[in-house]
Amino acid sequence: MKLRIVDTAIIVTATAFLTIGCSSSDKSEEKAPPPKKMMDKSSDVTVKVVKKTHDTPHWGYDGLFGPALWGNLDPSFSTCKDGKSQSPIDLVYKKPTSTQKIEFLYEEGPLAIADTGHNLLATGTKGSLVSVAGDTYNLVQLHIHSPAEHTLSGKSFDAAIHFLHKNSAGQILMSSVLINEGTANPVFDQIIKNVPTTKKKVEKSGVNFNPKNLLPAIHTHYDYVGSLSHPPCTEGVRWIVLNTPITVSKEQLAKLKGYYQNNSRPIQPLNGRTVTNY
Ligand code: B30
Ligand code: ZN
Repeated sequence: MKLRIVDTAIIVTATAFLTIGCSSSDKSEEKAPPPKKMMDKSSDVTVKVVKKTHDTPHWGYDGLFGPALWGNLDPSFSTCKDGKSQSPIDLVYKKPTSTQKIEFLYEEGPLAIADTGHNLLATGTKGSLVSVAGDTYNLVQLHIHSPAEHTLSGKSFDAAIHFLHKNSAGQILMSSVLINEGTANPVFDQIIKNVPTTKKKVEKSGVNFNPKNLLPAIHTHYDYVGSLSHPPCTEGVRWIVLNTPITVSKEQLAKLKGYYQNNSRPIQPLNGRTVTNY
């Protein structure tokens, strides 16, 4: 009995004598679909193949793995090309005709950071929430893109912070704070100075921070329904983009770009969606 497992994303457990020839360079066998469960009666061998949960398909921001091709990289990414309400979009200002109360109730807490492989991410501090017109969402994480993804009437910004919130029903509210070059931001410094060297692992930095200090003073905003701005590009995400940018220094921006030169998805079609200014 001969068995060769070639996909490095597969965990194999064997309950009997079995030689596993594991060769990731053996491309000739990579096209064969991995067996789910296989019983070989003659040698009484059970092979259980489990896909590692963290092994999402490879994607990036340029070339063959870039935004234009995300939808073709994996069936689970199909919304990236077939979706009709994708993010980011260009936001065109219209004078507000009504107001919407938005309150960021962010708390100070331990700063835990990861370099996810496509952005720098800090976990939400305990008890932090946003309340929009009476609906409450918990802060889950925040991460940084450069350049910013949303544009304002065609104008792009140096970077943006995305704050991911979820309510008790699991609905996502993303808020975005645009960043311009200018005066340094101390909290931004805490983040970029504490990025762990191990990729993909959230690590405690030993310092406390308050995400509140990454918000502008004025909370007028755009409100529309879009998507996650990278694979799997899931739709039904409520986006609140604050009109007022914050600033970070030239040096801080350079440090950020040292990690990610460009992790920004291009503008997506509006497809008749309504964007409301508040
Ligand atoms: S964004 O704010 O629209 N840029 C995800 C979260 C926020 C955005 C995009 C995607 C997301 O949850 N993606 C899937 C899970 N991710 C973890 C993550 O937080 O960022 C795992 C991954 O890709 O492999 Cu990215
Ligand atoms: Zn984002």
